[in-house]
Amino acid sequence: KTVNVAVVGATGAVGEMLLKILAERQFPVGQLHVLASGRSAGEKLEYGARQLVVQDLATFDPAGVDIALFAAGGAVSKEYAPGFAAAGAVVIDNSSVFRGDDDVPLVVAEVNPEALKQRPRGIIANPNCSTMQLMVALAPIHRRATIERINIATYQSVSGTGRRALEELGRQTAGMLSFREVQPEVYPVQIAFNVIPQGGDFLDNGYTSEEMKLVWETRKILGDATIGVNATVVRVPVFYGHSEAVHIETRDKLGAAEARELLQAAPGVEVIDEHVDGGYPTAVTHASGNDPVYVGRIREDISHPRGLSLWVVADNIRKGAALNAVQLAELVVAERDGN
Ligand code: A2P
Ligand code: 11C
Repeated sequence: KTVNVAVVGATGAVGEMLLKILAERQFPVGQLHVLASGRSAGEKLEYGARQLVVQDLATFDPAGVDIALFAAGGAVSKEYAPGFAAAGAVVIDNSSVFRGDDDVPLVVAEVNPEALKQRPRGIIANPNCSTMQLMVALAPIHRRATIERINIATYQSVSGTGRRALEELGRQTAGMLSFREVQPEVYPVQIAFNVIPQGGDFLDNGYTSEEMKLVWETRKILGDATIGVNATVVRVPVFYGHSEAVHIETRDKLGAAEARELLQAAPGVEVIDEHVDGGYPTAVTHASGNDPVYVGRIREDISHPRGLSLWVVADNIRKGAALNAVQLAELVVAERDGN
């Protein structure tokens, strides 16, 4: 049995990857609607051998859509996702607008797949990319040793901001190499050859919205409101792949060797942890274009008796967004088919 799918924001960085991953994983796609704003209506997109014409979301009738994958930003999800759900579609939403709602499950396929069965509004939220990879790596450790506190600094690539940011990094890099003045447009300051300690917008407590997503989403996904999370989100001039320096404190002592073994057996994780030059994963050499969450630099924290440090890298557009969304769609289909 096939599934009628709508991809909302199909011309964007995540939307394009959604189409690629649906095809790669041979999702049982029946009808496939690719939707975006009126600006790109009429454009053509490829899906395997099919040629698809982008339709304007504003005038699209969602009747008959089984699964709607939303990747067009929060404002679009807020306005249109409830209408798709009311028309009978299961909405899998990439934006942050529904993630905090008690009646919307927030699901990482490898971590809390059972949560998506309870979706009274017909909406399932896909976590933020930096939380996503963190959860795949930390959930097995939390189950074994109970994480009490997480200290994290992220090194997030520009693709997380979307297509315009990818273009900005390219343009500024070319400009700098030709000794031209560059103007920031998408980011508040120059991103090429720089590191920016801001992701999202500033909040009253001095943290940014991207940092607080790591706090709230971690607690909801792990089902533990007591976990302390202290995050610094940093944007780096990398095109694809988010990296994270993660420091955790556990209630029960967990040694580095035991953590390594645990992670080697964890779904969705690949451990690369050799104590030699280059014996660790990076965004460019490992994560970009690949599915796993890569973990390396696993070591006991010399400043804390129950502390562990690790380095976590993943493709933010694949596992951090599109891949997890398609995995959730697969779970919805398995549920429908009684598997
Ligand atoms: P469009 O190409 O028509 O602007 P990214 O995150 O890479 O910037 O992509 C954002 C995606 O969301 C694009 O596909 C974009 O379509 C889509 N989008 C933005 N605003 C709207 C809107 N008002 N209605 C439908 N799609 C939208
Ligand atoms: C980034 N994580 O890298 C963001 C992008 O809440 O889904 C995705 C924002 C979100 O900037």
